[in-house]
Amino acid sequence: MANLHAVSQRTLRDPDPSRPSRLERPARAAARARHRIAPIAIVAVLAVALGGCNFAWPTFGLDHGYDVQGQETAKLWSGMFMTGLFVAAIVWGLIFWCVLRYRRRKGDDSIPRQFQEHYALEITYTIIPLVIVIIIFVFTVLTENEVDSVSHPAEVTVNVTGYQWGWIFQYENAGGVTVQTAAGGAPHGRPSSYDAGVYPQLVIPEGATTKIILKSDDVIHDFYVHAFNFDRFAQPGVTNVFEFTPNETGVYPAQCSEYCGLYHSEMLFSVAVVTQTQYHQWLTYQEHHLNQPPTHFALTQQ
Ligand SMILES: [Cu+2]
Repeated sequence: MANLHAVSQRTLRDPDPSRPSRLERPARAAARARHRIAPIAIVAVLAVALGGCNFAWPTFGLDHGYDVQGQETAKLWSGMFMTGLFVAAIVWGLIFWCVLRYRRRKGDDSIPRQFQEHYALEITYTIIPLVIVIIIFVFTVLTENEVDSVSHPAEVTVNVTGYQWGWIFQYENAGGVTVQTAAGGAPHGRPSSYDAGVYPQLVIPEGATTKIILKSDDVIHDFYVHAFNFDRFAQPGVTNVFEFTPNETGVYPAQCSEYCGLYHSEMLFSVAVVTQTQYHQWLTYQEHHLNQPPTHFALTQQ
């Protein structure tokens, strides 16, 4: 300690005339830091831009959602991700600023000023995260209520049953229209693709609410539609009810996303969101051709 003190005293008493004064040093250091930070910032911006990020509506890996409920989920995810990035930018910024600004300089072995117990600072960095968590919690509850709400008037109701290893979509008040995984069970050994003849397709109208009443015949399955940012368990002894209000036409791949046995990977299906006219035409056709394989719409999303 005595040695360090001596060095510190010497540094103060005998300044080297060739070195910048203590007053000049911070300004020079800041200028050097600016020169270093500029290329890093350019690389970061280019990485995001060339990475294909959607600046208009960044969803950070999630689908933007093809139904009202899925879009609410995407908004929540996006908001939380951006909040995380904002906090990370402040934390990383402060870390790098401290590392650069207060790094040990050549020939300067003095001990920096030491601080302890800054109450105002401690209260600030306790309250700010608390406020952020409360805001995220409120938005999560609001979004969850919206996504789980089954109070909209449902134009279409489909009873969905998951079983080892397939799906049955039975349309209510539709003259017995039922779409299901091809007879003979899972297409063992066949290539896994959304083959129209094998995997069932849930056809629902755009701009209308479809209510799904989900059950399982045996073990736990999971009804997952990536395009809707939504999944829900098909659980034995439990009936799960939820709704989709799609607002964009398209045919989207979907699957069971809970490992449920040997041929779980064959529990594929697709969701076709079609116009109201197409939907009614499709339903009428199915009603009159109950014994024929249902007509399929080709996938528009892989
Ligand atoms: Cu499964």
